[in-house]
Amino acid sequence: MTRAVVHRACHLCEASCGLTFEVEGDRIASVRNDPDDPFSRGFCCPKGLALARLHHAPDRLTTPLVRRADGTFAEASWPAALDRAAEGLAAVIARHGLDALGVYVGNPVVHNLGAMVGTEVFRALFPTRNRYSANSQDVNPHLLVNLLMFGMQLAQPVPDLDRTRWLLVVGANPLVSNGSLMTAPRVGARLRALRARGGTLVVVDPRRTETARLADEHLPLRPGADALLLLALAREVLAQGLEDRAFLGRWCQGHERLPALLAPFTPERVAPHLGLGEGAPATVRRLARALATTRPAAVYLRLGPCNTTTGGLAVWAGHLLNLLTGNVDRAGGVLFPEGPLSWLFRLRFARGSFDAYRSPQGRPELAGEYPCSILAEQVERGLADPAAPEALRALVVFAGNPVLSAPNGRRLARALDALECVVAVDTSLSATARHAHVVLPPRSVLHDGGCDPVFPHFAVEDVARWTPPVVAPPPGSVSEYEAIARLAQGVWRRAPRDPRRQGRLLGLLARAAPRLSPEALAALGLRLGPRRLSRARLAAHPHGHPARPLAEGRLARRLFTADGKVALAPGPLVADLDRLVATLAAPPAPGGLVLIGRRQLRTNNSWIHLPGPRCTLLVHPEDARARGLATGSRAVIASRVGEVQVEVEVTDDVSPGVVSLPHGRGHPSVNDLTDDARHDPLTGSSALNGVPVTLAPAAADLHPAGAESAADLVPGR
Ligand SMILES: Nc1nc2c(c(=O)[nH]1)N[C@H]1C(S)=C(S)[C@@H](COP(=O)(O)OP(=O)(O)OC[C@H]3O[C@@H](n4cnc5c(=O)[nH]c(N)nc54)[C@H](O)[C@@H]3O)O[C@H]1N2
Ligand SMILES: Nc1nc2c(c(=O)[nH]1)N[C@H]1C(S)=C(S)[C@@H](COP(=O)(O)OP(=O)(O)OC[C@H]3O[C@@H](n4cnc5c(=O)[nH]c(N)nc54)[C@H](O)[C@@H]3O)O[C@H]1N2
Ligand code: SF4
Ligand SMILES: [Mo]
Repeated sequence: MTRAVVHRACHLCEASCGLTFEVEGDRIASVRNDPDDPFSRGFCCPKGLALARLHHAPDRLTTPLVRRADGTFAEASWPAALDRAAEGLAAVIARHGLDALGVYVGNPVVHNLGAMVGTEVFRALFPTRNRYSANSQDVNPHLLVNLLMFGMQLAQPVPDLDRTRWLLVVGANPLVSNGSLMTAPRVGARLRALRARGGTLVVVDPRRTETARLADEHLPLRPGADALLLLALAREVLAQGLEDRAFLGRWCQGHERLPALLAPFTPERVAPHLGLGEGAPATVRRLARALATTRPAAVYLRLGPCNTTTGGLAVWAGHLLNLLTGNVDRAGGVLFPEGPLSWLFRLRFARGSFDAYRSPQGRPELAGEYPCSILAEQVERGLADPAAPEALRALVVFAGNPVLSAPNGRRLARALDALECVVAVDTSLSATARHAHVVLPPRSVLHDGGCDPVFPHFAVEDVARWTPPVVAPPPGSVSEYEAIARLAQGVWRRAPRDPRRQGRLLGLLARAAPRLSPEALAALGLRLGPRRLSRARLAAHPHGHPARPLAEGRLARRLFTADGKVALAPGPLVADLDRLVATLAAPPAPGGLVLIGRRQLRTNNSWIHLPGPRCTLLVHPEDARARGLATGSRAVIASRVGEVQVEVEVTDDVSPGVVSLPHGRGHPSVNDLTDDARHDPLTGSSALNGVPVTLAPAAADLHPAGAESAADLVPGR
């Protein structure tokens, strides 16, 4: 049989590496890296190379599942499953109102054009307040701080990796994650090149990560101390008179308030909280000076600090450092990518919202969503009180797995079982889909084409490409978009009207939805975009349109504040400072352990786990000795909300007092330990890092070293 060759970017993570697929009939025969991709230039990781295996994996669902009366699943036809799902959801809306319907949008949606358009249509048709997504475990601090400072939640400057001379990486491990809010395939090569041209890489991370090993300097910060460290750096830049006054005068507003606001964060006062030892004040002064006097320089913050109780303040401080030093919109500093759909940023709905309303717990919405840490409680409130306003009674989960990915997963799993209707749109019977009444498995994204609607807008070079389908869709299969649109239409037709979903336009959308084509919409979007790209022009570059360095001079186009200036001291951030200042009074008590997460190259979030390194709990030698633990011991790690058994790996890669457990599938879930009561009240972020835990040897007779624990053996976990 002849083999067809298709070039396409990998959709598994933000790096978007170019891959070459060889296809035989309806099978993907092989996947290779694509040396001709102008952006990734032949780089890819083991997950990309495993795409054929993942695509043909035996646990991929091909037929919808519907729960029987006895609790087991039965296979069903698409029309029957969609009817059952729509009836279940519409019945809940009829009985309890629109807000009883919950929607959760998971991470793969942003890597899948059809899912992206489909979930937007679904959310437009059903504007319930009970909207959730992976964002509250991920980007919430970035969304809020961009909105407050630039007037636009997606105005995200990315570090100009290839031209910077001094880079501070805070709480990110791009060597393993391959970058986030920084689409940068070959990130290892780019960081090595920075050092080779005489530049400096400084990494702030409680663990000596793969990225930290590459750095000139690694600061093993105490988990959660980022806001203190970064605000102290910003204060120091001002105290040493090193700010870029010309830049601040032209582009920023509120500069004069900063010295007073940052006054409490002197190097000496923050030092006892940083875990960086006696020399911490000198380190803060030295780093502030290096950052402000090396041109160009960039500060890059990612998931580590976002998943703490002060993620909003930390991200604010990161932006402040780039702005005060005049490194925003400067080559080698942080720059704004011109993604092919960035014209959409001008639309009001894309800009984002904050605190337009609050949840019954008093938590502000962000981008029209509530934080996941209240999801279980929203269900439990309804069980306790049949009339509880905004209680959640049905949930649709689009490509998400909150039972493994959100805090206190066991509580969430119990809550799902109490719901009147759960619909999971998922390609496998995940730990979350197992709790569904109906599971709708769309065909793989590799059967559909289009353009990447998200990640070119966060890329370290200006990139664009048109993606062809890799394999023809199997007969009778349903695309992601079609599955969501047909579900939305089914619910719309059955549910009673709500004042929030009456407009004629919405009625038209509901009628037309299943016939819309995400590909056609994307092609139109490209045409209207800043580069006026056509599908044909992009298709002429099957390896990807030639990439170009990001340009300066785009700040004005990313600013949507009323006065056209960057707000350096927005009200909600200033108000949140009091909470941080209060922590200065009491330095952390010695002893005790806190838990942080970890990503592994061969895993992807909760759903991909290629055979590879075991899931181990990293423990510092002092902490291990104090508890009689050694590498290979089994231990019980417990938090306020739960406990799991783990295998210990003793290493000084983590600081004393810090233990690290990977987040992922195929082993005990770290989110059975993360505490839904720990969050950033400002941004709604779950504080998945810095969780207080205890650690003790497991009862040896029950779990000899090296054996699988019961939790390891539950499939899909
Ligand atoms: N403790 C801890 N928790 C974390 C994190 C952490 O670092 N530590 N990281 C957080 C972050 S950054 C994120 S983004 C979240 C992710 O959390 P989620 O978005 O909730 O879930 P994922 O783990 O990405 O699981 C995605 C689900 O979608 C399914 N799926 C995969 N591809 C497709 C597709 O094309 N279509 C459909 N319909 N389904 C598909 C998979 O089978 C899987 O069940 O986890 C967060 N949770
Ligand atoms: N192989 C692989 N790649 C992935 C994923 C995956 O699951 N596997 N997931 C993808 C997703 S959805 C995302 S969002 C990105 C995330 O990509 P990154 O932002 O690079 O996230 P992590 O690799 O989790 O790195 C976060 C780092 O923060 C550190 N950390 C923990 N607590 C703190 C703290 O309080 N302060 C500081 N400063 N650091 C802290 C951790 O030790 C860790 O090294 O990765 C993406 N890429
Ligand atoms: S780094 Fe790996 S998973 Fe991420 S896009 Fe590249 S090949 Fe895919
Ligand atoms: Mo993420």
